[in-house]
Amino acid sequence: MNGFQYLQNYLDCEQQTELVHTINTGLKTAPFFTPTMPRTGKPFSVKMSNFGCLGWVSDKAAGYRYQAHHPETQKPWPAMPESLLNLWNEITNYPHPPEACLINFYTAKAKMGLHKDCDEEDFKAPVLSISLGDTALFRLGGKTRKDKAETFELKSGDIVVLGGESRLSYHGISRVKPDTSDLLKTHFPDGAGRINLTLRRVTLPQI
Ligand code: MD3
Ligand code: FE
Repeated sequence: MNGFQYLQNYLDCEQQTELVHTINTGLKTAPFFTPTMPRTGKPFSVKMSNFGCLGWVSDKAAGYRYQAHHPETQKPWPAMPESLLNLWNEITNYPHPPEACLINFYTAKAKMGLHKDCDEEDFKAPVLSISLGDTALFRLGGKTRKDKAETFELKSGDIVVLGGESRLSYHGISRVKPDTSDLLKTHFPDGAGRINLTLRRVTLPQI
C-alpha cells in the first residue's frame, strides 16, 4: 500500500525500556481512562491516555474529539516527550511536529475494531505508530470497509508509518497474543499486555 512503512524491530531493547519509563512518568499526571462510544456509551476494551498539546478522547455525550485536557482530572496532557519528537523527525519527512501522542493499553482480551482515523484536520501528515509489549495482529485494509485487508504482526519495537494513500485506510487490531513479550511485565505496573503509541498532527499547520 502506498505510503505504508513497516519498520520491524526499529527500537532496540534499551530504547523500548526507556519509552516504558517515559510512559510511566506521563501516566502519573494523566492516568489511563476508559473511552466510551458516541451515542451508545459502550466502553472501549482499550484504555487510553495522551501526551502532547492535544489528546484524543471519546465519550457518549460528545463523541470522538481532540482536547487539551484529561477527561477526568481536567489537567493538561503531559508534554510530548523529546524522544518521540526525535523519532518523528528521524522517520517522517513531515516538516511540522506531532501534536498528539495517543497511548493505547491492551490487555489480552482487548481489541480495536476496523476504523479510519479521521478526527484530524491534517490528512497530509502521516501517522506514526510504535508497538511495545505483547505481539498484536494488525489488519490493514483499503479506502472502503469492503477492500481486502492484510494481516501483519506488530511486535515490541516495531514502528509503522501511515502516510500518503494509506493514511485514510481502514485498520484495526484483531487480537493481542498473550505472553509474547516480557517488556511490560518487568517495567509496567499493570503487568502484561501491549502498549501502542500513535503520533499525529491534528491541526492544519499555519503555512
Ligand atoms: C492505519 N491504533 O489508535 S496502530 C488508533 O495498535 C489505532 O493501537 C492501533 O488504530 C493500535 O487509531 C493501530 C497502527 C495505525 C495507526 C494509525 C493508522 C494504523 C493506521 C492510521 C491510518 C491507517
Ligand atoms: Fe486508528
